[in-house]
Amino acid sequence: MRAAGAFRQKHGRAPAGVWSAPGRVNLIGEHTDYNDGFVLPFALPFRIAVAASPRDDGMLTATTVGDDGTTQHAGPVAVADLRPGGVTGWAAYPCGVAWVLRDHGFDTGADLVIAGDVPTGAGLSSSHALQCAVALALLGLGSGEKPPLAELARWIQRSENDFVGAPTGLLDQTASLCCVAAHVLFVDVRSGEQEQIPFDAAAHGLEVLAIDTRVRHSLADSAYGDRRKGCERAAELLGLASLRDASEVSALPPDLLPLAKHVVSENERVLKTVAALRADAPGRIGDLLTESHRSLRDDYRVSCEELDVAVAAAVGAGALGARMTGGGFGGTAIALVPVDHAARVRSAVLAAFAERSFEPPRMFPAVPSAGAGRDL
Ligand code: GAF
Repeated sequence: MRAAGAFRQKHGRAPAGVWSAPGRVNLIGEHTDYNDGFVLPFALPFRIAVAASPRDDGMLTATTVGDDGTTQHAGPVAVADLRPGGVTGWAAYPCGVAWVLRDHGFDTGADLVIAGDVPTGAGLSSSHALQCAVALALLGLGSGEKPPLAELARWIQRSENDFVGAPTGLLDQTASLCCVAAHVLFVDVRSGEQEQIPFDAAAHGLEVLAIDTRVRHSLADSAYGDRRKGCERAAELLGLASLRDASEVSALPPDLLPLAKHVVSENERVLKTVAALRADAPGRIGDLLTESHRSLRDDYRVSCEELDVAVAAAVGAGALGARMTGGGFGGTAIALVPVDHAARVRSAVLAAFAERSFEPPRMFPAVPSAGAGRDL
């Protein structure tokens, strides 16, 4: 309860409540969300917690506590005055959530203290965990009927797109809010339909090993937005609402063709993965993961050397399959590893990084964990 302790220290009283939300990995279905396609994430045991109390003057303050105990403070700022572009840096994330909630009639001034253990910039959705925890805190402090979680995910997406200025899709907010422990969450982004699919790798002698390359990325960088614009242009040229509806894409110009190829093939891979998991056969998804990585590397071009090295080393040492997860350009890879080979896979990845003088990666088993909620 680091957030609650830090709140007491900062404000001299206990918080009214503590809410938290997890980071995620996406098992498969990358760069498909903003193409109206399919995704298959699960929540991580790492969480961002927000200790909060309401204020009656309509002002918002936010304090973040870093791993080393150092704090950064923002506000007080009047919730009524929040405007896109008016707040920059990390404070744009909590303020953007207050802004979007205000638009939906939840006009809560509050003191927020934020602490957590989701690694930042690792492609594990730390910023979305923060936004989701802040949203639940502000809704929890206020009165009025709360939106369903899937709807709340759309509101948070709007705050990120319009207030923070990062053109992201719906994957991460949905994962953080809607995932449940021991399951992967299959989402059809277009229809909004969700299915919780049991995923117990350990029962099959497997683990999902996460490999954080420590190469940091930002979703506000132009490369992510460029891919998104490319997909929209490709759909437009094909006369479709989105690439979700595409099948025959060969008429596209050479710069757009590989993007569309990735999206079409990735959606197919998600459906095949879902079929294997519904049949309780996670051991069958290895090749799909590795094909996904190849497609992201060669067609979508969002990988980087460290991710490619992690994937190749893991597969070379006995992983059934491996791929980058999240937006790419750095961040984390996942590998589906027989538990008996886990030590060998870890050593092989470490050795491959050392050989190239890359910073040693951080590795941990990714276990499907609980979604966002109230802790206190
Ligand atoms: C990032 C984005 F935030 C998601 O919306 C999604 O597009 C993902 O990259 C790629 O699948 O995490």
